[in-house]
Amino acid sequence: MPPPIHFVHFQETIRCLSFTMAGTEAKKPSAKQSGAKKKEVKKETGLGLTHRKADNFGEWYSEVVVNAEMIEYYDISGCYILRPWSMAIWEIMQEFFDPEIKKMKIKNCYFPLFVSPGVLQKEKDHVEGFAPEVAWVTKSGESELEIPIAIRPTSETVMYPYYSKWIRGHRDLPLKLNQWCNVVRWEFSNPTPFIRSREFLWQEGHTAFATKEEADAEVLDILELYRRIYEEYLAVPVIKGKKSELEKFAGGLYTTSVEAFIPNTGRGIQGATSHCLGQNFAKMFEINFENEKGEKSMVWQNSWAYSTRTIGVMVMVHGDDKGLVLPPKVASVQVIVIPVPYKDADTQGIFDACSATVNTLSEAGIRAESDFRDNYSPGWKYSHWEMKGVPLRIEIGPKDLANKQVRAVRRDNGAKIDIASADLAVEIKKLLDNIQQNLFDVATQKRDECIQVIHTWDEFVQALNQRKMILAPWCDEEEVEADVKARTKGEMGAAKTLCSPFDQPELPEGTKCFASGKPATKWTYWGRSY
Ligand code: 87F
Repeated sequence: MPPPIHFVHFQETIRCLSFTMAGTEAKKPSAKQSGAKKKEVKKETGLGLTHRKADNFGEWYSEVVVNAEMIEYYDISGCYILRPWSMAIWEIMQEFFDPEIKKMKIKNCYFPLFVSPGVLQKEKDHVEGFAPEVAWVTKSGESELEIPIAIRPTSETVMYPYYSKWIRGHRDLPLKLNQWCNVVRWEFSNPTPFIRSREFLWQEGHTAFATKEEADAEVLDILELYRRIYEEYLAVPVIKGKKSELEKFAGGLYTTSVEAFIPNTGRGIQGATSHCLGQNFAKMFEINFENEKGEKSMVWQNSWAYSTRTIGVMVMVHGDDKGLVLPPKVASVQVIVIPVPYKDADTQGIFDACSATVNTLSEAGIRAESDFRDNYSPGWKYSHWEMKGVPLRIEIGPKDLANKQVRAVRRDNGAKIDIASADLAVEIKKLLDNIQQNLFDVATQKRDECIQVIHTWDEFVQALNQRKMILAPWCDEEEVEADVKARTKGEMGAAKTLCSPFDQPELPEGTKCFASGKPATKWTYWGRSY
C-alpha cells in the first residue's frame, strides 16, 4: 500500500479532479475554485510556464529549457549544464550520424583540446576575424605559463600539421577523420542555451582527397545527413543551399549549409555546415602527396560540423505554452504510462496493467516508462510530462482496466485515443509515427507561411519588418550584400543572406536584383538571423 499522498504539488486537470489516490481524500473543487487554485499552485510547484511563446519568446525559451530539465544554468555566463533529458537527444543523433559516416569510411579520432599559439596563428586569414573569441590558459596554479595555451575553437590548425605528416602518397588518400568533442568560443553577444553558448558539443569532420570531384561529392553527402538529422529526427524543415561569399567560412573555397527558420522571432538560423576548403589549408600546412604519375600535388579538403545548437532549434520550433514538445524519434521517453487509481478501485490491478503496458511497449522497441511515484497526483504527473515534452501519455484507470484498454493522449495536439490492450504495440507505433510526421508538417506549414518572395527594395524592407524569410532575385555581388547589411542595420540586427537554395525556382530572363537593379543571377534567401 503506498503511503498517503500529500497534495503539495497539486495541479489537476479536469479528467482526474474526480479521482483521489488510494487511501486519500481530495475534495473536488468548484470550477471557480479550481481556476484560482491552478494559478496559485503553479507558482508553488514550479510546474507550468509564466511566459507565453507568442508574447515573450526569449523568456519562454529560457523557462522551457530549465523547467523541462534539459538545462541547468551555471555560474559562468554562457555556460550551461546539459542534463540527461537533453544529453539523451544528443546521443540519439549521434547514434544515427556516427554509423552513417562510418559507412562512408570516415573514422573517429581525438585530438587535444589545447592549441599552441604558433599553430593557432599559422593560418592567418582563417583565425584573424575569430581571434577575440579564442580563450587562453595563462596560468597553472599561481605561476604564469611561459607560453599561454589556447583552447580549441575548432580544430583545423590542431589537426592539419598531422595531416601533412601522415599524407605522403596517393595511397594515403583519402584521409577521412571525425571527432566528437567540445569547443570553446568566448562569445560576447547574448548567450542562449544550445543556440549560442561559450562551450558546446559538436562533431567536426576533416577530410582530405586527391581530387576536387571527390571532395565536392562528400560535401553534399554530409549535407544530406544534416538534412536528415533536422527533418527526420528533429522534425524541423531546413533549406539546403550555398552560402554567399560574405557568409562563407573565410578559410574555405565554398560553404554549404542547412538553414532553419524560427517563425516567432522571424530569424533564420544556420543548422549545420559542410565546407569545401579547396587547397587553402593544404598550401598553408603543406599537405602534399605524390600522385600516380609521381608528381607532387596538393590535397583537396573538406570540413563539416553540427552541434548541440540542433537541440535549441528543435525546442524553438516545436515547443508550446505547456513546455517542450519532443519528436518521438529523439525522445528518450516516447511513452509515459501513468496509473490513475481511485478510492475502492483495484489499485494493484491498475499498477500491474501499467507495468505490463511498459513491458509490451519495450519489447516492441518503444521507449516507455511508468510514473509510479506516490507523492504526486495523476494531474501533477500529466503537467510534468507535458512540460518535458513526452510525445504520448498513457493513462490507465479503473474503467480502462475493466474494458481491457488504455487511454493515449498526444502531446502534439492533445487528442485522446482509447486503444485495446491487445493492439497496444501496433497502435502506439502508428501513433508515434503519426506524431513525428505531424510535427514536421505543422512546422513546415508555419515556416512556409513566413517565406515571402520579393522583387524590389520596398518589398524587401516591408517583408523584413514583417519578420519574413525573404526569397529574392540577387546579383550575387559581395558589395551589394554588404550594402544591404548596412542599409538594414538597426536594433533588431541587419539582414543578410541565409543561403542560395540548391532548389532554385525559375529565374526569368531580365529579372533584376532587388537591391542593385543589376541582372539577377540567382534566387537567395535573406533575413535576420541568429
Ligand atoms: C572561432 C575562433 C577561431 C569559427 C572560430 O564550420 C576560429 C574559428 O575557424 C573558426 N569560429 N570558425 C570557423 C569554423 C570552420 C569549420 N571548422 C570545422 C566548420 C566545421 C568544422
